[in-house]
Amino acid sequence: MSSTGAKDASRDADNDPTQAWHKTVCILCSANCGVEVRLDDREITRVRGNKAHVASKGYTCEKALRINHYQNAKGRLTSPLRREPDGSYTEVDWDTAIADVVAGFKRVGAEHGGDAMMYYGGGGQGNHLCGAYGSVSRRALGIRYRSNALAQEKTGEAWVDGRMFGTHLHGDFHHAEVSIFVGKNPWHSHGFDEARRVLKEIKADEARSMIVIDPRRSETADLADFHLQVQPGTDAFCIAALGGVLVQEGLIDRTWINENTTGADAVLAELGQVDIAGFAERCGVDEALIRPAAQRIGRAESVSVLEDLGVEMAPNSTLVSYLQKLLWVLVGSFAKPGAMTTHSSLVPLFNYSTAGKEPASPVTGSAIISGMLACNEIPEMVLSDHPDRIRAMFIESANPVHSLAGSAEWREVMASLEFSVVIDVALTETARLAHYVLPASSQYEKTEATFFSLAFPDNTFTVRAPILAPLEGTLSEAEIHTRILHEVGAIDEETLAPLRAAADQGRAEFASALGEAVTANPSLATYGAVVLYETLGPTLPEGLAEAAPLWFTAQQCAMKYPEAMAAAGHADADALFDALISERDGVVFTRHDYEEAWSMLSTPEGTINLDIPELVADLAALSSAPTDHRTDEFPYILSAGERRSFTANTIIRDPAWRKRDAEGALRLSPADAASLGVEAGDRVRITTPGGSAVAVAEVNDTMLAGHISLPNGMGLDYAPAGGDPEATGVAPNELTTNDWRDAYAGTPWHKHVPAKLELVSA
Ligand SMILES: Nc1nc2c(c(=O)[nH]1)N[C@H]1C(S)=C(S)[C@@H](COP(=O)(O)OP(=O)(O)OC[C@H]3O[C@@H](n4cnc5c(=O)[nH]c(N)nc54)[C@H](O)[C@@H]3O)O[C@H]1N2
Ligand SMILES: Nc1nc2c(c(=O)[nH]1)N[C@H]1C(S)=C(S)[C@@H](COP(=O)(O)OP(=O)(O)OC[C@H]3O[C@@H](n4cnc5c(=O)[nH]c(N)nc54)[C@H](O)[C@@H]3O)O[C@H]1N2
Ligand code: SF4
Ligand SMILES: [Mo]
Repeated sequence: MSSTGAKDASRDADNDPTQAWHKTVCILCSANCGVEVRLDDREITRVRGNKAHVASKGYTCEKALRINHYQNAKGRLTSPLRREPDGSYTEVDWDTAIADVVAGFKRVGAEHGGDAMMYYGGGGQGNHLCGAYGSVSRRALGIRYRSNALAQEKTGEAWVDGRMFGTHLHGDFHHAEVSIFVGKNPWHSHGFDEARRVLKEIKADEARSMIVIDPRRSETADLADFHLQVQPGTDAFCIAALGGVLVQEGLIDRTWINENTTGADAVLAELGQVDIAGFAERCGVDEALIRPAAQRIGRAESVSVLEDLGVEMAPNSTLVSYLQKLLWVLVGSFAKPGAMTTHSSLVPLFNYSTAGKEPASPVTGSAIISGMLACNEIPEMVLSDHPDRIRAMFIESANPVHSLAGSAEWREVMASLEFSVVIDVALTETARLAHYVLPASSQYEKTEATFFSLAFPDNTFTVRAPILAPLEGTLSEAEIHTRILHEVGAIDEETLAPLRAAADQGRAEFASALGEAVTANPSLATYGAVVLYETLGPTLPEGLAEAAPLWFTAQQCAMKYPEAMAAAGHADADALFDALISERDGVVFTRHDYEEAWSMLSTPEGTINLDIPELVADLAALSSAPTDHRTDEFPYILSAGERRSFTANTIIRDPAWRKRDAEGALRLSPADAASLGVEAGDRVRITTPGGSAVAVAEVNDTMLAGHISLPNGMGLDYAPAGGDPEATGVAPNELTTNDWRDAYAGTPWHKHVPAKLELVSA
């Protein structure tokens, strides 16, 4: 059949009314676009954008079409596994596994206390309900510490947001007159709805502009009006220069600043002294480009900024978060269309009221932000000989051996733990080193949702129902944590039975019975997700019991945003909950007006606070700070873990899902290729202070000389049909180390790893 014939045939199949389309979402990035899929038995055979979805409106990128590689990967776990002393695994039944897991944590807890145990993970790009259930086991087992991937990317920004706004803010790139992307490539990584469509729209509209700060001429930079092509790791200089121009050329909105902010004086004085020409030179961007870019910001009605890993995982990351926020604050771009706004949250990703004020870790002495240990500190917390070191770890929906800095050190961590369990769908690099592995049903086999809801004025949330029955032998996290709670003995039938009976009578009866039960026994609230799953869950439509904790979420939403919830058309919390669990196209849960963005600021003064003395001091010290971390031994800067067309963290393990760049090439500039004698397709050895690996080279003119990059999510073990597991491409964290990190948040400098490059074979 010709290719046109194949396309026509598939279009006919799409229109075949006898075949059903099932609504769900793509789980490969935080955009979670709504999709419709066709099934052939357990295979996802067709995927298309769901035009009725409230947020994505039919939009998808090329990756959504490949979700079957996640759902039907070879080697899905189908039985709990116990590791034997010789390292082999034995399949055990669920009752044995749950009993052993509880006994394992109880043993460590009894001997060393809850301080010796931590929980890591609790969600990925498409699943956060597992985190709600996971917190129940964490509490029931007395596990004191926790962390997840946010503490290796977003904690520095959260620390700054806590100080400046007391909450999270997001931009309105659909309408901003000026959109600024700092170390962020939305073309590939998204981060807001319909990213590519929006980027193309900005490009086509002469009245709107885009500023991209990135050492690489990324796909996004290619569409920008101003590409500030900084030298890697020098963003603080570039953004301070932009802020300096705003202040020194009188482009700031002084009236707005006086009315709406506190503590501006110190930072304005500092920006007033920035040596623009000097800083331009230090970041490698022409002053003649920095000035007009700043002027463009200065005359815009609305400015929205999005930072991401290019700066969050590079030198001065927390300072950069502060400086980029100053850019839009200084021109008063807040709480109007196209501007930055606060937003509602069903479940906030961070606790901004405590961020930066929590007691430090007793083992390493470093910051805990929003309750999370800095990921780069975890190995030290385990491998230290401190009496309070961590000795047991509960890991869920995360693969830290592969995804956190220093894979070799992480293997040591796993080997030295007295007890560990991993809940996953696959025998990951982390799972294969754990004492116990528990197989989860996939994200298409249970009810799931994510809390990446950041939109304003309309904020949306999508609950998805299972489109497939659980793979035999697997359980949803709701069920796993429920069984753990029962095994611990923290809850009993006597407590649950009256709640079940009340739930059968109706929501009002349930609400009052639950209120009474919690008053009588406050620990019930601690186990809220499981209590709801076990009592309200059975009354919900088939397959949706796992959504029960959202009933409580809806109650909180009604308390926090009564007017915005009503404006979105929900009469009360129960109506919102019913909409959430029944609406497959997603739900607008709050509809705000712009005035309300002000009331969601949560600083002590109720205004925007510009005074962060530590960071103002860092700004003052910038002129004597280093701009270049390269050495004679390591003359390149490696960005370890770039988002590309076919990367999706470590969610898809089957390398066959990639249509291009099968091995994940090392990108280098034509100038570097020439000086090393490297041509496209050659093998090159990359050596860093953390390790060494061989990759295939791609000579790429988007790269700056001296800057090289490797893709994220490569080097995952995968066993094609029964064979031995093999890794394709370079696992980026074989090359990274835990000590290379930010001073405030401990976040890794993965985009800025000093490296050496050699031609291995032409
Ligand atoms: N396709 C795809 N999309 C994803 C993911 C995925 O794995 N694949 N993962 C999701 C997740 S978890 C996240 S957190 C986001 C991350 O999304 P992004 O942060 O956008 O992704 P990266 O490609 O890691 O980094 C973005 C840019 O930073 C640039 N960069 C490198 N060094 C520097 C520097 O020193 N300064 C500046 N200014 N820029 C620099 C790189 O050239 C790159 O273009 O993506 C999400 N979306
Ligand atoms: N060097 C370098 N390292 C990086 C990055 C980088 O840019 N460079 N990026 C970092 C970033 S921003 C992030 S967010 C992290 C992400 O890294 P992780 O937090 O480890 O998350 P994922 O890679 O998304 O892996 C999720 C795990 O969940 C499993 N899983 C999938 N579905 C389910 C399910 O339904 N239930 C359960 N229990 N498990 C499931 C998958 O098999 C996988 O093992 O990686 C980080 N690592
Ligand atoms: S990977 Fe693409 S289709 Fe999937 S959620 Fe992200 S943007 Fe949407
Ligand atoms: Mo991430």
